[in-house]
Amino acid sequence: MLIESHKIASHNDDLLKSHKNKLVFTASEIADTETIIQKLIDFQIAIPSWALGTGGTRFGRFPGGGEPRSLEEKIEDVGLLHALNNSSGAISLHIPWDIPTDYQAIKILAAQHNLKFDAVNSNTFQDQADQAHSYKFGSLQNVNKAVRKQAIAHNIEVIQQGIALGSESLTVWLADGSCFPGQLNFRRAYQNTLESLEEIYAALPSNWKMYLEYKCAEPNFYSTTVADWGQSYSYVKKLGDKAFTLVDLGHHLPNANIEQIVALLLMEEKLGGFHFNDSKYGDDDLTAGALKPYQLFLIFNELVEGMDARGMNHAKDLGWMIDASHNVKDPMEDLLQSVEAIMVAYAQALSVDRKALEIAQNENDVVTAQEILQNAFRTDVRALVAEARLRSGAALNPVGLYRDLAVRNGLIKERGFKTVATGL
Ligand code: LRH
Ligand code: MN
Ligand code: MN
Repeated sequence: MLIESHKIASHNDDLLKSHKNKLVFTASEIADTETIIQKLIDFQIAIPSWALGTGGTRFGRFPGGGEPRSLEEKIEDVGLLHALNNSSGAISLHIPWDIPTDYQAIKILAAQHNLKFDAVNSNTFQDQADQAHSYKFGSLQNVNKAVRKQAIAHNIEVIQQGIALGSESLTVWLADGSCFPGQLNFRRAYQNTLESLEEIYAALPSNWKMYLEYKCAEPNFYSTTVADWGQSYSYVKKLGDKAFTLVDLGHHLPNANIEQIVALLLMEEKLGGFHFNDSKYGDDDLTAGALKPYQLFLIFNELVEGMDARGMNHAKDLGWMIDASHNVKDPMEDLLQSVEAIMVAYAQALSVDRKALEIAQNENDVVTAQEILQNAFRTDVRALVAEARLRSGAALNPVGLYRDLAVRNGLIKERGFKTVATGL
């Protein structure tokens, strides 16, 4: 299924007048909207291949039909999202949930949809049918060297597959940890993990980055071997210049100050990128900005401040990815909502009056500092995000057009109703 550009154009024509009115009003509220719009046009967020189907929960899964049955169909789905918003120009693969076979053909297909390959993810948290050793008691931390070797070999294989596709980063998330006190010698688990990571790191091409993602708990509920940003930092610091910490917004203990973590990792030159999502309880993998939009804005506020201070390129110097799972929504609609929420938070952060904020901070004027941030957060910037889409040939209202064109029904017709995508 393809979304022809004339359909986007006629959708935009219908909405143009009301959009332009909103844009004029927004421009009267915010300084230098042109610079913001250009930055929004440049900003791209990678879509996780594993979030294109309904994930469900461990209690059940309710597929909605038309899910992608292959890597090719996942690329086509991300192509549809990108046609609608022109902000989802990359796909992040998870191996072996995705099994690239004909690399050339996959690369051509992705290029036809204007898509790049973002970070490739390894998977040593599940056993695969053909594997010799089990990861039941961990992978890179395992007390058994043969298990560690197998997990290292898998990561190196994932790097090779990423190279063949043109990816430039590897994300390692480890479920390793323990369920009960006494199960694990923490120090030995750390040292085994470090040694294993060093072997994987040694296989990285010079232009690659390695992201080490942390998570406070689950599936192990007593200890996790890379449990928080400090632990990830301690590994990546030892590994070298190509290793960075990855922040998944759902992986913190309740009420953690994620924006402060982000600011410090950035300052230490060890922030690699993000898995955006939102959560109320734990690793809920809900739509970005669905519950804590102010937190998302505060994170972007630190990112813009910190990246500008270091002269970094907002669009290119960090890995921007979504990590989500869907139980009740059409995954495609959910991903469009997530991208929109991320863009809104970014635009709001770009609109913050940095000079005024710095003055207020230096004068310990707490009220003014808070006003500056809250004003930016409470100003409606959706017209700027929509204008960025309009200028790049995408839809003014992506979810609206997705529904008007009955994309899901089209996918069901093509692929059938009983389809199950690989992934979470
Ligand atoms: C772990 C995680 C990690 C995995 C993905 C499927 O909770 O966030 O990024 O690779 O989920
Ligand atoms: Mn994640
Ligand atoms: Mn997660």
